[in-house]
Amino acid sequence: MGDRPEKPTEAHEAKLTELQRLYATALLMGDEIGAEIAIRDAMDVGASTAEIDDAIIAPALWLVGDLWERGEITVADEHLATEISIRVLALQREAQRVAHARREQRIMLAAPAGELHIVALRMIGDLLREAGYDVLMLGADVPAADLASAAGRYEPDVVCMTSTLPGGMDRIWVAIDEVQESRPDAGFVVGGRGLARMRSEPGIQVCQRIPEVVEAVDAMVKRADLN
Ligand code: B12
Repeated sequence: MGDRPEKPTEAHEAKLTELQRLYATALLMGDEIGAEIAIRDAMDVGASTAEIDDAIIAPALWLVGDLWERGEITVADEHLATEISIRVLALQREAQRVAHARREQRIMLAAPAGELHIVALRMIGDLLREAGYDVLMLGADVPAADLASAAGRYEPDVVCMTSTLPGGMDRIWVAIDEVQESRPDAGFVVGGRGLARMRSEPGIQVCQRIPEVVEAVDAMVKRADLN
């Protein structure tokens, strides 16, 4: 959110105009979900809060005001549109609060010694970065001692690892043990076909699929906050 290049491109402006139309239509139909979707789409294309407020929500409410003045919609329609916009504003602020909170958390990503399969790890890195986390990607084949020393130096809140090869579980355990020495507070989120027999336990979450990662890291960070 809000991390776009300085100058908005024509495509970005066109997208905002389209979303403004969708948002206004949703307001006039009393469609809160449709309004929320338009705003989420705007966040997804990197629109800043100011752009969403100024280029989407405000013009839609001006249109509602004009239609009401011309007697084309009722006072109730106008009130409903305003209420929906107020709820959407709250949603927008909450999404930003979560993204800001995540920016404070550092997530370190690595594959253990001998492991070269890192496409999933890259995908995970992208998802976490997109969610707002501060991501530190160490990549493939990181010896446990080096991972532990990086964890001591960069102080990640969570370490994410992937393991594909058979025997991967042992290498992941060695890495976890070493990191725990240098960074006892770190949580772990791990996945990959090499970990089929590994089970989650407090502080260590085993995942099956990439889309699980943001939720797993969120939960790990929350757990650390509670300790
Ligand atoms: C690309 C590839 C390579 C590339 C990797 C390049 C790179 N930069 O990553 C290279 C050429 C290096 C390679 C090498 C080898 N490979 Co290879 N490789 C593959 C291949 C074709 C694709 C892997 C991939 O990227 N998949 C896509 C990603 C997105 O999916 P994924 O890794 O399966 O992860 C999914 C889940 O496990 C989960 N996930 C994984 N990690 C994590 C972590 C977290 C935190 C979370 C939330 C989720 C998660 O998310 C994904 C799905 O949502 C697979 C084929 C296959 N069926 O997977 C073989 C495969 C994995 N390779 C295999 C083998 C045998 C090897 C070699 C031993 C071959 C050789 N004799 O040299 C070497 C070993 C290298 C090493 N030391 O690691 C076998 C492994 C079989 C096994 N279990 O024993 C496979 C399955 C091929 C096969 N059918 O035989 N390989």
